[in-house]
Amino acid sequence: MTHPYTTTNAGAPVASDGHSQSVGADGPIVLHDHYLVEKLAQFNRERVPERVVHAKGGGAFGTFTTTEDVSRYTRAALFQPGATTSMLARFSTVAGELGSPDTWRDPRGFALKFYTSEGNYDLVGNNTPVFFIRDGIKFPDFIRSQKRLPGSHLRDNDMQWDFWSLQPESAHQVTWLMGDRGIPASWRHMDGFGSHTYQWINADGERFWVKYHFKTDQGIKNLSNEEAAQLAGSDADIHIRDLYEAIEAGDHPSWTLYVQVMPYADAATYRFNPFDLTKVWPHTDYPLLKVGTMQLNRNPENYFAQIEQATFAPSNFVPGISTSPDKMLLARIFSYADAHRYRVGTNHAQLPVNYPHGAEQVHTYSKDGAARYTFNAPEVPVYAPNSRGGAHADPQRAAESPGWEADGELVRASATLHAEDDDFGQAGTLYREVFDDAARARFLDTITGHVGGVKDAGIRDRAIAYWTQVDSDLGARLRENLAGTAPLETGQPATATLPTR
Ligand code: HDE
Repeated sequence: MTHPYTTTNAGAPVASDGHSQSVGADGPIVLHDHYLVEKLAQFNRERVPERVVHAKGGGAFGTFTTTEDVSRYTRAALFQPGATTSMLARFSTVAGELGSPDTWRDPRGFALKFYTSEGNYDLVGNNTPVFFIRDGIKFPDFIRSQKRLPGSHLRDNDMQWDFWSLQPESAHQVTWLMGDRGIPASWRHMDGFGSHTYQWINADGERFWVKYHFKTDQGIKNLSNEEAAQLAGSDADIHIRDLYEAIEAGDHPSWTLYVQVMPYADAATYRFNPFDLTKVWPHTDYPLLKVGTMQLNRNPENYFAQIEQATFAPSNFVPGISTSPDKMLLARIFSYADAHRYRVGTNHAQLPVNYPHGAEQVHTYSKDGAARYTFNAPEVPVYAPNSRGGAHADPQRAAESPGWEADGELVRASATLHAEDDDFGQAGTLYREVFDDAARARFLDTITGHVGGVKDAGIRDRAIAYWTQVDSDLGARLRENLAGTAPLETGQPATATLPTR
């Protein structure tokens, strides 16, 4: 293979990659050695800010094929029978930084970008069907409690349990987190969820509420605390490696997509608030309907360009799919595109990995901005409305994302409780009815270790009260396990009272 000659970024041939230009072999180097300057200056600018959450991850390209007919629920092109859509998936941990181990106990991001014929559809979920909080205004606080202390820069069990025990709505997700699914053996062996309730709209404008479930076709496999700790030391990138090498070997992982569909009118009287992100819809109420299959079959050629710079946004909807009143989803619809403009740049959507594939040429009046790459022809007007043949909005499209009825005074309040809404019920059901005996034993072992790491007596007592609310027997066992380990600090007085909503 003939090796090409090195050039500068501007394409000019380079005389040496190993010697700076100097006055004589032993003299000073010279400032006008612009290739030396280019190499050092470019090197200083190789990093973009890591994602403030979900920094550590990996992903691959693939295809989604709709194998069933769900057209009575949605008009979205990618979910029509037989449709095949190219896509990108990125998996990640939440709290760890870019260099942190893949095997930390954490939810896993399950971010999907579908390059559909009607524009990009991004479904940005996790490997758990619920989340820690119900209102996005708490998100910065929640994340900071999971990261590092401001002084020591160390992670801290007291901070985590102080927040969780003061936010009992977190109990369902924390039960998922401390259970076996908290440490997947690989991204190939975990399920993915849209988590939120979304809205599907069919060709007749009928609206339905839906929840997405991506069931791994590889089977669920998890790691024990011990295996995860050992791998965190021996191979911190094990999940990146596993996915990359499987696809290289032609072992293409797949997931089967199912949805739960709730008739639009059911939402008002359903026993749980169907838009509460800390709740699931029991499958006995709304069974899983199969939709199709997602397969990952192509590795990124360049991790930085295609994964680090990939920008997934819950605001990227396509006709036939829309948001719901879920306050967390509505907050995310602002936050992600804002994060991308900051982290990758104003024109992040122009990068090849983020640019629509199938959509007919994008017709937008956005222009200029740093690193502008695509642009309209000179005769295309830069304003709307115009009488010069420029793109114009289509009022007919409003029917494709109709929204929902809403009224009332502006308030700051928790959502209205439905008949069976509480903070601990579904967590208790998960612990008692989904976990088997062995899983419950591992769960008690994990929370004993984690709560046992809390130094402050008041926080520890509140954490025990939290688990007692989930299941009284669990709480009693936890208290017994911790009885011998006195907290190191007394901190505020031991107040086991949990806050009410
Ligand atoms: Fe995120 N989240 N999130 N999140 N999230 C981000 O976007 C945010 C939430 C999730 O692989 C950020 O580009 C808010 C729930 C994934 O690139 C940021 C709230 C769920 C990824 C952000 C949430 C997620 C992110 C950080 C509370 C599962 C990685 C950098 C309302 C349903 C996507 C970035 C990728 C990333 C905001 C809660 C999943 C800061 C405000 C709930 C998988 O914009």
